[in-house]
Amino acid sequence: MAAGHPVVALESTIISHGMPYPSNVEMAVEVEQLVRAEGAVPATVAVIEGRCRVGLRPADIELLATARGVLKATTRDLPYLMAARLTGATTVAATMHLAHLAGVRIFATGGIGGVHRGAAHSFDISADLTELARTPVAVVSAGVKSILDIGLTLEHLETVGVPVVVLGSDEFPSFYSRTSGHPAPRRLDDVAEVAALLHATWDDLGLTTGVSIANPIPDADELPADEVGAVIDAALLDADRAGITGQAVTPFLLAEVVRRTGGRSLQANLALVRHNARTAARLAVAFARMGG
Ligand code: PSU
Ligand code: MN
Repeated sequence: MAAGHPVVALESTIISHGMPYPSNVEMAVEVEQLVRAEGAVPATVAVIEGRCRVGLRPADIELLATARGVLKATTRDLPYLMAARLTGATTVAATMHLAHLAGVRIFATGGIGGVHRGAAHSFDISADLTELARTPVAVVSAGVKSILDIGLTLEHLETVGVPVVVLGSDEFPSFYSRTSGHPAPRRLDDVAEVAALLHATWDDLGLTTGVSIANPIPDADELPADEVGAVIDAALLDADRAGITGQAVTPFLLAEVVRRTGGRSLQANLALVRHNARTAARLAVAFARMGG
């Protein structure tokens, strides 16, 4: 940061609660290398024994990937982890908050949280959306999985004033698939344009929100939307029957989708995370070139 190098933040709940071992640790290490290869510096974020870290050592990543008792931490959990000196993996929300404290503006992940299906009754709306509304960090994701209500998630982001752009597509992507049935709120075609949008958002207009950049999964890695849809419907029924609620919902559904696709969803997940890391690194370089 001091030398003016472009930095890309990476989250850690995807390591501890988003993917099975050993794919999780391989992914975390590879993604850092991909960011470096594009000329940026990776900073994976977590809380290690009560200390907030923006940038981890390999041993920390291994710990998050293997240890039992690593807590899934959203922003409101950070004070507890610090006070009790515990180790926690940060969600998109908590990663945004810590990245911002360290001055990092660009962040890559797989998928962001959102408004859950049935939220009218459950009130289950991810704190990722709250953080996007108040923290000026750009989040590169592959959109949101259809374990969520994609339409309501986009409505919510509009209400709280978060710019949403899709890179190179007229449709908002649904994580495993380039399509979702929902049009892109806005479309831009390259990272230089996105960097210009970030400068306009924060420097010219003084907005204090995050920015959601949806980067559709590459064609070759996409899973058929109808097949994924059936798997997700079955996983949602299982979650309901098992009485899963709160922070456990998203990790439960992610694991069920991997199990029910025989691991094919994991391959797609790995491919889109790599793609997002490369794109975020190029964006960080373009953003720094425009005066950071
Ligand atoms: N969606 C995914 N993969 C993930 C997550 C979401 O496709 O790993 C993780 C991210 O860390 C995200 C969190 O911030 O789940 C959201 O959890 P919740 O729905 O409890 O807010
Ligand atoms: Mn939730």
